[in-house]
Amino acid sequence: MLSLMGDEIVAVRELPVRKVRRYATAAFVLLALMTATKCSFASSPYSWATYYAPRRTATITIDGDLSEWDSVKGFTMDQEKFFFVGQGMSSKKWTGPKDLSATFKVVWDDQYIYVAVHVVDDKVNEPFGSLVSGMDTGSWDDDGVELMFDNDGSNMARYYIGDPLHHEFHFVYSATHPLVFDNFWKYQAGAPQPMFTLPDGKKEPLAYPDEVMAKNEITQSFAGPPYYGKFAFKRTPDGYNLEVRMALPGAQMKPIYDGGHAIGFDVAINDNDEGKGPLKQQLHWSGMNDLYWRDCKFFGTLILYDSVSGASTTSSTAK
Ligand SMILES: [Ca+2]
Ligand SMILES: [Ca+2]
Ligand SMILES: [Ca+2]
Repeated sequence: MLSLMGDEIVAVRELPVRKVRRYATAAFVLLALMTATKCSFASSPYSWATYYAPRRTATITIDGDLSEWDSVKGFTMDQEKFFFVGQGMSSKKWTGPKDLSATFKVVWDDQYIYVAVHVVDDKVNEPFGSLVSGMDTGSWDDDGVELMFDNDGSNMARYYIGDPLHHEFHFVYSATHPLVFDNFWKYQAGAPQPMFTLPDGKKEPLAYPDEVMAKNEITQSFAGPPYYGKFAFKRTPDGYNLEVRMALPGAQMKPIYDGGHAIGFDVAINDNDEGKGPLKQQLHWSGMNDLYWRDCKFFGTLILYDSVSGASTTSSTAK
């Protein structure tokens, strides 16, 4: 940045004073923008981990049929670089896009964020881990989709059960009784750092010290405050769809250029092909192979925008 400023100064030395001022102002604005970007956006260093969500132009019916999303540009994860590396997982067992890949899309209106995910998965299983009491297995072992939201773009770490602004949601696939979980950790002073034990006995951090895990299923309450949520899965010939609508308390549901702000956002796709045991593999959009389920700074970034042609649809009602 300093060299940029230096170059600007050298380059404008022979220019009239007015142009010098203009260059200096432009350089200052650029510097201010870069600084602001660093402070308020999530921290994935990967260029792909920013999604620009248009205001919706069609009525979205939450039924798992994604035909009304056809005109929305999706982001597809179908390469090795999207696989989470940790907890014994990587792309090592991956046999290709038919084994696991996914495309997600996001739109918004004044009330809600809407997310559509088409998951390609060759073996779609009913949940098992989510239904077991105890912490040895859970929704994190079942076929399904994780959605992370840092509603107010805080970049904060250590969010807990009951926090309406910062989230790790798990949407667990089932043909008959799909499930939703919302955040998995409670603060407990003095609790030892939770560790994940790998098959070879090695341990990896699972959370921070002073934290304990809990299964926080919210399938029934998801439709009520603060989310007013609705979700639906639909089995497809190559996998399944997930369609979700929910409110994001603390988020400005406005275009970025009109008082809006960056929202921390992440998507992970869980794949278990055995119907038992630990997860086989996981796609993870932001690419941050760290404690992304504990720390919003490891999320990607969601930017809301509105096209001029879409402005007339702002008052339409969500279904
Ligand atoms: Ca639909
Ligand atoms: Ca699979
Ligand atoms: Ca599977």
